[in-house]
Amino acid sequence: MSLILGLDLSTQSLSAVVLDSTKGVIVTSDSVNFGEELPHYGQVHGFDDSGEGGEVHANPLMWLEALDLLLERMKEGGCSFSEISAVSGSGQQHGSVYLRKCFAQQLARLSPRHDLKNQLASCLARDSSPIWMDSSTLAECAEITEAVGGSEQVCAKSGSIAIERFTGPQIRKFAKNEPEAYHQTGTIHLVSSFFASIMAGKSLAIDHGDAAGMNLMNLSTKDWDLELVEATAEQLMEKLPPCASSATQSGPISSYFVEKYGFSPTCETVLWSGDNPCSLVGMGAASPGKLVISLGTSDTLFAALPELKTNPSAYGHVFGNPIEGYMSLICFKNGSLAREAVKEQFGLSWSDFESRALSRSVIGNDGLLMLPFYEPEITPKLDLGGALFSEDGDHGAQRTVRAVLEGQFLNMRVHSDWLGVDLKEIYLTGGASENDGIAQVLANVFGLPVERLEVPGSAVIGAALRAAHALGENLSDLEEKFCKTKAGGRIEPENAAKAVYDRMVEPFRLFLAEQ
Ligand code: XUL
Repeated sequence: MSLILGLDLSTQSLSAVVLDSTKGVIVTSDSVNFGEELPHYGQVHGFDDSGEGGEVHANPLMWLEALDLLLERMKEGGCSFSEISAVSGSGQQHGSVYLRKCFAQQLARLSPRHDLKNQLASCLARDSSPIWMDSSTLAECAEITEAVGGSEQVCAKSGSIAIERFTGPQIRKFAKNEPEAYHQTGTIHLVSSFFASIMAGKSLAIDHGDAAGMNLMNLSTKDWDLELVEATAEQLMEKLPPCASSATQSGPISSYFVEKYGFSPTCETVLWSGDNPCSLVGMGAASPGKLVISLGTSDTLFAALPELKTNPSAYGHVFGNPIEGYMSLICFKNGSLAREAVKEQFGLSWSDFESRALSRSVIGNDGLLMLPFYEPEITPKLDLGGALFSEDGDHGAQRTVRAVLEGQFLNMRVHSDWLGVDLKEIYLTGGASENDGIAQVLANVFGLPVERLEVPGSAVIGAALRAAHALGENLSDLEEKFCKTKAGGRIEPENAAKAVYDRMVEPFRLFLAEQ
């Protein structure tokens, strides 16, 4: 097999990676940062959050300009696009692009003498795209929920209760507020399916992984749910592309890329998926048994599910696993935010956080519990106006550092037990994952070994691995080559500590329930 291209359109940048799947090496990678390299859009972090009521939109023309810029730069840098045999991608989830009826026609006749942005601008029925950070659709979520008969129904069908950032509620808001523009919309694409369509030169399907983040797809049938679609907006069915398996080969790459950048006309395109489904693959966790925990601004937890299972409480989502079956995703808003608040409170460096505070405290903190919700939390939905301890008083740096970590990981444990997955190990990623002390607390709370991975950018690598897999390469071989665990990075759980945390789970659950 020759080279594989993976792309990732995320919130702040568009990244590319070229893999040699036979040799197991990353040949090249590059990235365009929207704020820094395309400042004329005025979207410093890749979005505009100046809208009212929690509206957060991005400019789809900025994304298109980034694609031309990235490929042009890689071509100038000597990238052998002609040797690439397959391409797929990953997109920030939930974001939507509204296209006029001319979209497919225009894609089919793209000229390499002009850029994507100028040729596709006239196809936009809405000049901005609501993205995953948008929380402006509370009313629409309530309307959809009522029409379908309650949150439990919405969740049982779509894998999540109606969620503000999900595409269905966003579509409803657009149809209500801008009916004229909605009627001029021929097709509504997700970020992922929009870009997949551009690569293939034709309007494509939405893959099962990302379609599950819309509150529109029925997880059991893996097709649009008539009731949800009707509850969302009039004439929506005719504007939705079909749903399809994430591994669908979608034909040779558009002649635009062949003529402009030197891709081979036989380079095969594969449907794109959402960034979290792609990360699941990029972390080597597409088969059940591994729990991926990413410690970032927000913490996220995801895992392949052996069978379809939904959770009607107000947290947790089920998406399609792009390899097979389903995956869960749970977001915890207070991630680094909370860890940093404690670090700042006591004026600690990250190394002090571990060596002078964490390692000098007692496992289980003598029963002291903390609900580490410095910001309003989404899992569970709680706004406590700050962190809350189970005992009054000043707890000092050592106990507070331990309390924030134990509180975060106990909270993850009690909110992920519904997954019902027989877990063998945790794959830890994100900024704080390098810290051995933090990893040890996590291993002990879950009673599972923790591994750290060498994968730089699991979404973009996952996109490339998906393309190789869709073309027939063996997934285990690909994981062995590209999802290597760090040598010496494994942390084993300590039995005595695990027993302490097993005893703390119920008091923690109770403390939460009292709020
Ligand atoms: C998941 C979500 C985010 C975005 C980030 O539901 O909203 O993780 O996918 O790109």
